[in-house]
Parts: sequence; C-alpha cells; structure tokens
Amino acid sequence: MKDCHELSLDDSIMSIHKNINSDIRGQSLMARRVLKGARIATMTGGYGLVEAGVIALEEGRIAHVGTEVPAAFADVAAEDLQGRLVTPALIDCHTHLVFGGHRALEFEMRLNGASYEEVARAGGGIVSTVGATRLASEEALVAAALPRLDALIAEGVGTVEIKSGYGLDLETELRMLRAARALGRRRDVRVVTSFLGAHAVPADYASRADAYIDEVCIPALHAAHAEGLVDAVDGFCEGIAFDTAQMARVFDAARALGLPVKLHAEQLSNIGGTLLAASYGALSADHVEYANDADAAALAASETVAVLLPGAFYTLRETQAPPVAAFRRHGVPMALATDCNPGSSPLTSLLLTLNMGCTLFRLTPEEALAGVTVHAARALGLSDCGQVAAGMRADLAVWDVESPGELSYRIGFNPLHRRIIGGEG
Ligand code: DI6
Ligand code: FE
Repeated sequence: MKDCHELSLDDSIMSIHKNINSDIRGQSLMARRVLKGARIATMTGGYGLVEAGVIALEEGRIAHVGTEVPAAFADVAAEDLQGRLVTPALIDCHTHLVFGGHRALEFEMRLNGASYEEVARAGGGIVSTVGATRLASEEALVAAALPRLDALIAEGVGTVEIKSGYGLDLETELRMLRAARALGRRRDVRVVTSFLGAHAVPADYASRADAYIDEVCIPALHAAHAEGLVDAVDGFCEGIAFDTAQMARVFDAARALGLPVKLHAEQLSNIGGTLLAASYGALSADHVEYANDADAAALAASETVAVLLPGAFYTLRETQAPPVAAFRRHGVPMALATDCNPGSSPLTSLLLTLNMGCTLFRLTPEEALAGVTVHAARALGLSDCGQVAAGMRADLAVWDVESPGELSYRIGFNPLHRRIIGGEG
C-alpha cells in the first residue's frame, strides 16, 4: 500500500509525463491529412481497387477511404498523389532478422552438393549461427540487423516479425528478443516478436532434445515472457529439430501463458507439424512445402494462415512446392514472407519475395500482395493493419507504378515513392 504522500508524488509525475507526451506527440498525432489522386489497392477483397481515391488520416489512423473528401476534412489541403498506387504498408510476417555472423561458406558447401540437412548434421547450419550469436552483445546484434531492417523498410515494410532461436540458452534468447524490441525503437517500424527457443538442439544437449525443452527452452520462455519480450511462440518441427510431442510441450507452456503459437512445419518432410499447429489453433504454419490435402483441410478448419517462404525454397533448391491448389480449394489464407535468415534464406527483399511467390509457387500477383498485407497481418494476429480501410493504422506505401501487379512482376527494382507510417511520412 502506498501512503498518501507517495500517491500524490506518483500522480504528479504521471501528469508531467502525460503533458510532455501530448506536447511532443500531440501535434503529429492530431495531424489530419487528406491524400487524393490515389489508385488504392485497399486489399479488402482481392486488390479492392479504388480509382482516383481519397484517403483521410487522423490521429495515426485511417479515418476515411473513398472518392470524395469527407465534409469533416474539407478544411484540410489535400495532397495530390498524381495517380500513384497506394497499398497498405507491407508486412514481413516471418523473419530471423537478428543473428550474429553469416554463413557464406555453407552456401559454397551446398553449391558443392551438400544438402541443408547434411550441413546441419556436420555442425554447420543453425548451430554455427548460434556460436556467433552467443558472442554478440545486444548492441552488436542491433547493429548487424539494422541494415537488413533498413532494406525491408526501403521497400515499404511497416511491420516486421522477428524471431529468437539462435541463442538456445536463456541469456542469448532474451538478448535476441531485446535486440528485436530495440530495433522497433530505432526505426519507424512495428516489430512483433516470436520466441523460437525450439529452433534447434544445441551441441551441449545433443541427443537430449527432451532435456533441452525442459531445462532451457521452457524456462527461457517464462523469463522472456516475464520481461514482456514475447508476442508469440514458434518452433521448428522437423527430423533435424523437434518432433510433435516435444513441440506440444512447448505449445502447452505457451498456452498456459496465454501466448499464441505458430510453427515451422513440413519444410523438409511431413512429420505432422501442420496438424499439431492446427490442433492448437496456431496463428500460422510456415514453409509447409510437404503439407498435404488433409493438412490443408486442418488449417482451413482452425483458420490458421499458411506462410509460404519462397526464399528458403529457392536457396535450398527445393523441388516440392507447397500445395497451393489445396490451400485455395480449402480456403486457407496464404501469406508470403522473406524468412530472412543467414542459412536457408539470406533474403531482405519482400518485393523479390512477391516475384518468387508467383514464379516458384504460381501465386497470382493479387494473392502475392494479399500475402504481404492482409494475410500477413492475420498471421501475426494483428487486426489493425494490412488493409486500407477506416479504423486501420495509417500505415501506407505509395508506389510509382500504375498497377498493383507490377509489384510482383519486376525483379530487383524498387518503385517505392514513400512510406506513411502512423499517418506520417
Ligand atoms: N527453417 C528455416 O528455413 C530456418 N529456420 C528454420 O527452422 C533456417 C535457419 C538457419 O538455417 O539458420
Ligand atoms: Fe524461418
């Protein structure tokens, strides 16, 4: 119990803070803006195109989308976008952006014929990045990740998911997540974190995956959650990582903390990860190259998003594409993401990901754009972004293209005109 004196001191400090905040942020947050002359891909049902569109922004939110300036904004000088395309700011819903070192040597090994699994079993792969990550300070991790984050931002990304999973010990897992949160403070981008303690079995727990789950992974999850570092819980369900029973134990721990789950499932083989994810009502099942029709049906029933990662498919020269036709047939929402990581997908371009999704997985350009906007938002459990609609955050990307299909069609070209984040920019 606080005594009266403490209470009033607390209150006055609070009110000082409030005043400072509203003075500094009040002007920008209250700013009202009108954009006109926009070709808007609202993503509220396919592209949901609005020609010669008007978007009114207020207090960091979209107040109105249409073709006329609403009466309440008649006093605001409209900014003419001169026919440019406006989309929601892009969302990269699956990245391992924070890590130490790189794996260029392993790239050469694989070019010489070694498979991803062979490299991993030879002590390379995820475990080699763990060594470099454990040696890096939080600031070093942030510094290494910033250029990768900047590359995404430069292509219109406004929200990015970042996983842990290269620490595999309590301290380093927490440090990765702190670095991820710090990135969100260093740039005008929303960072959503996933705890990926169940990414690989570290060398000191070789052949003792169950003990790793009990002694390291779950305690680290509790510690990270207690520090407010965890938005969702992920895992790698694969022959070279964790089986479904081990992942279920991690998911039970997540559930007990009230955290949503997601899973790297069916990337290299089908061992039941997708069905497990669906049975836990997961936000997403990711990779899913080896998923089958029954898996697609289960995802549809649990309203779990299939996150397709063509960068990893391309890098590993995988030949089995995810069952896109089955996902369509069952109505499974499909997202696309970079999977930016130092091993299987050293990719920091969401625009190239769109192109790869179309060319490698036969998505339509419309499905691809939905995959980095509305469906990516859903894969992160976010309901306030990914569409240009009243009530959403005013997170927009303005492009120097005529049609939305051009975003998928070009290779290695960046037509971003500007981002507007929280109504600013
Ligand atoms: N699947 C992947 O593609 C990445 N993680 C995972 O579970 C690869 C991570 C790496 O190779 O460093
Ligand atoms: Fe991944």
